[in-house]
Amino acid sequence: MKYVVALLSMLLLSTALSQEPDSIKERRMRWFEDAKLGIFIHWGIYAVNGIDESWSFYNGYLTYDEYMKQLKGFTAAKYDPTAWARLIRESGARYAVLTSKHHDGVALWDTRQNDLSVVKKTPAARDLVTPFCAALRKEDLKVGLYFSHLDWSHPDYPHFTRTQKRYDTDSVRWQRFLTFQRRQIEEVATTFHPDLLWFDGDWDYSAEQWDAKAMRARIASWLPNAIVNSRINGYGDYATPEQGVPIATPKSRWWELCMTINDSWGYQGNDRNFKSPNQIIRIFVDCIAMGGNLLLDIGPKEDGTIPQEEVSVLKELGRWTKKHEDAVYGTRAGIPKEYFYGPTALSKDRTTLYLFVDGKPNGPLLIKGLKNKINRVWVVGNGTKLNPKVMMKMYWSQIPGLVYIDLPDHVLDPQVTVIAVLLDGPVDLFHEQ
Ligand code: H79
Repeated sequence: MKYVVALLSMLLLSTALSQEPDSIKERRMRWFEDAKLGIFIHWGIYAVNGIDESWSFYNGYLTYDEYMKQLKGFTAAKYDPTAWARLIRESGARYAVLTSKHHDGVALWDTRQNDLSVVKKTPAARDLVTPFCAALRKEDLKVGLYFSHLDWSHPDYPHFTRTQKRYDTDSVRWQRFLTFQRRQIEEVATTFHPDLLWFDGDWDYSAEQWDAKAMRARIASWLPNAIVNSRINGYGDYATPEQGVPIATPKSRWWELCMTINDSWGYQGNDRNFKSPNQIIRIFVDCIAMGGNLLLDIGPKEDGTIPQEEVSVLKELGRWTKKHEDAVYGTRAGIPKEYFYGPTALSKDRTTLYLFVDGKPNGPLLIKGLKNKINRVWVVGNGTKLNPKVMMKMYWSQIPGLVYIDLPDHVLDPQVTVIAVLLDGPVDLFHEQ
């Protein structure tokens, strides 16, 4: 009887979600769309040797046993989630996502489904996720948890390394793995109540094999307002381009670029290839201008400290986001490049156009094809008013004039300067017939 009820409610729920009206999803996605910046945190035993998270044994750089020896060195001795949360807040991010379990199968919380956790197998010997969630919430940040569907440590997961497979498709073993995976996701969802579930590692099997639709329905029943990223075989809420900055505005209504701060997701002391604050801010601006989010990744050391280079990047990012908050949070994608040769954004009501200016222009800014009247122009976070000049507006032509805006040197931001253009109504662009 219990099972029949469970089955029926599952059916109802799955229909409920697939029939979720657009307006309800809009509301569910609102904080995410307004947030623009998140911090991704890859923290796990791979920080001990400073090697690729999980992939290092999968790809055969070391054996599984050598990889697992890192368990002995993972201390979390200086883990200070309050300091993490403050730094994340300071960076201007509005949410953060922590790896609750990566492909290596090592859980950062006290999972009841097996013994492979930092609680039972490492000197850290405690649940690291609970204090993380609490610290984020105290800073009014949304809580995201990463979870890998696949688990290269579980004896019932068919793949073990790139070259080794445990079994083909033994349905009993696979079902056993699915039960394990379902229970772990249930633990994560019902213990921590994340605002965002960030899945990964769905690629080996199809939606049917993973039973992804039912899983999505279960998540909706545990956490009706939670957002789920794309990596659940097509049942997610938003797209997740990884590392590649989109060239053109993605088709997906909601999306988030996840990107490393150097070339590694986790801590790798040998990786000195840090992106500069300027590079990161310009990529961030690109995401804003295309209506998406940036999820910028950091990799804490095994003791829980965040490398100094990453701290400085987050602080400079924070200086910039704080100064320019009006042009960041709650904005929407800007106007096409034909009208302004650079990234732009619009306020939610579409009456303020934000122009992002890289470096030092050696002439006035130019906007073409703007039919609105301009009420006011100023430098965001600086306050200096600027005087736009309209030229070449012919009384006999429908084509709006050219808007020139001179930008004095002393108002320039060391990274990206932002100009607000207040229009007489929602932006109205000229289109040739
Ligand atoms: O957690 C970080 C990475 O460890 C994980 N996602 C980020 C957030 C990740 N790294 N690489 N991938 C995911 C890429 C997966 C690559 C794949 Fe393939 C290419 C999956 C399917 C095609 C390689 C080839 C692995 C399986 C087949």
